[in-house]
Amino acid sequence: MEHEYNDSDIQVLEGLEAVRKRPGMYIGTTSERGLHHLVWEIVDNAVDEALAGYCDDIEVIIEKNNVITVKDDGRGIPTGINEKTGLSTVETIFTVLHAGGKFGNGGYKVSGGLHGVGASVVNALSTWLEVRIYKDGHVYYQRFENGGKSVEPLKIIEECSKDRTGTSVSFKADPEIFKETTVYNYETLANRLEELAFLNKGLRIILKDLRQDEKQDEFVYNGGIIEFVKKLNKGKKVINEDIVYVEGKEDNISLEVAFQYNEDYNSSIYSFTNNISTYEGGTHEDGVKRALTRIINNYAKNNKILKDNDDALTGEDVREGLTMIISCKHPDPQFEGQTKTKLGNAEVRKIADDVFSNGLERFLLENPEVAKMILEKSMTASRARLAAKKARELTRRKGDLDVTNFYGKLADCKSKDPKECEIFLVEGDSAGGSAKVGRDSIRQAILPLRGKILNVEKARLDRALNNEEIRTIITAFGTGIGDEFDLSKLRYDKIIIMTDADVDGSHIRVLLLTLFYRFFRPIVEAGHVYAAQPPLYCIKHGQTTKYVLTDEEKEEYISTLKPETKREILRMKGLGEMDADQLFETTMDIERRTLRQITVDDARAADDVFSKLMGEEVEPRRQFIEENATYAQNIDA
Ligand code: 28F
Repeated sequence: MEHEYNDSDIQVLEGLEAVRKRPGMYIGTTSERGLHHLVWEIVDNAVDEALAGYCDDIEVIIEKNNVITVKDDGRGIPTGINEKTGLSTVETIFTVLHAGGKFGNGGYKVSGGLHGVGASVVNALSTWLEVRIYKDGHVYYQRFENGGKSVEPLKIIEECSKDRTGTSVSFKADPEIFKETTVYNYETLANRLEELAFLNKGLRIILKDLRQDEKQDEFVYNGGIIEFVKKLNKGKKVINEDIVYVEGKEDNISLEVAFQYNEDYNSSIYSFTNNISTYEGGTHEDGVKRALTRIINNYAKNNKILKDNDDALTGEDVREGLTMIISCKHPDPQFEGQTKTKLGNAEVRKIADDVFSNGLERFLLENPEVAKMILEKSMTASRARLAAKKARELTRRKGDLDVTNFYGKLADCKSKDPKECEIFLVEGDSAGGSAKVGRDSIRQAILPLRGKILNVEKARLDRALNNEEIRTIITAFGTGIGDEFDLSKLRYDKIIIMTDADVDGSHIRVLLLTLFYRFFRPIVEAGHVYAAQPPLYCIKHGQTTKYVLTDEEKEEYISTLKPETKREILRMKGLGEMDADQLFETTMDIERRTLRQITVDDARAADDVFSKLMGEEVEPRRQFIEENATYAQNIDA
């Protein structure tokens, strides 16, 4: 019998239709990132149940053909009828936009996710979704299809043990919406689920992959963010053995901070609000940073470490080597910024300052020997910063001396319009020479890099500035560096790393990414950094020469050739073996080349690789090499 639609049905269908028409408005993009947001939306509902104190275990399963199942052992979604919509609460939560505990019924929930757009968005963007609720010895079940249409109302399908409670949701992302991919990335899920376990101490989260080789991880951290800091500092030499933990609550706003200093020069501060990563920072981070600078300076003065006429320590000085996690739980967070990942609530700044400064003051008084080491590190950082100021002069374009030696290296482009210019950082003089000859000299600048640049993972700015290659790069970019950095002065729209696909090439690329991550992060964040993709194979048949980038492309292309045509397949060994024209047409020509845009995650991963490889402890290095050594052997095959 045809289902007659009443007005709430119409409203429901219009709501879900709106999501399918403009999914980007609800989940950001329909790329791989958006696909994974579907999981976060459902997982966050389960985490909300844990935050409310009713759920201890969450299980996430990647089933065959990339169906996702999320299970929790919470109370189970209420199975009654929602008086407003006349539908079951379950159907309301999964078919009415912004339904569910996050926006309704008074008592606030600190809930994370994509700002709680709700499970209904997941339903709208799935070919099917099933929900099971375990309660009162019954298993309640409802299935939705084709973007969230209910197949039939919620009903009991079987019995379960009396004391079992919880909610289970399974869904299949709609390939009509997620055209790029509907394949989940295990690492992406594991990293975020581990982060959620760190942020919700004691919550156990299991991830299972049933697709090909069975794989699973279990994350539970009774030490919460203390264990998060411990993991971030794994393999690094630390200054204070014990991780400092501070927590406090004011007006329903809670703040937790955990930190530890290591011997590095960069700082790793990650802040969260209601489990959402506030990547752009915000008032919680500002308050804590402000307190840290003030308290360290007070301590330095009171203990005569800073003389009266000494410059005060800057925020940068006191944060050198700092690994810190800040987690704020707020009933009504206001997210701002480019990607809505900056906490805007003004009242939090003072609360964060109060809570953290009390905790830090107490810690310094109770641990004078650690306080002394932290202060010494800040003082050294301050001296290096002042030295860097002087060294930085060298990167400014003035005086003809460094201009000639500078130009000896950089073959600049004729155009001066940053929007159309690009600079290739090329490995080796021979490839550099070919690039200079083959390039489009109006818009393409070439900077050949002799061998390896300095590894800045273990270097402060002053030491990085002593390296000529790095100074040349800084001058070429035009942005300045450190606290003088100005992105608007960047002289190129694209910075293209062009290295061989071999171990040396990868090493140089990782060194450059570490440099960019450490000292030019805004350039990476703005998406200006790319990696050129030189061809892996040259396939000659008849009069045709085809270059391909990957083994898959090679197989694909060969399968299109007539079997009788004679063919020659060359494994390209590196940039240096191509002449100027080949290099240009395969790797540089804007019409024919392929570039891979570098994201901050790529750069952070490079930085992380270095801290493992260059770190003090053997364990992380051994583990990393073991995991990656096969790669190195293969590519020379
Ligand atoms: C696998 C995903 O979605 N778990 C959820 C609950 C529990 C309650 C709830 C959810 C109350 C009226 C809005 C139960 N008993 N896991 C999940 N567990 N939603 S979602 O309530 C929904 C709100 O409508 C719940 C008492 N209070 C709340």
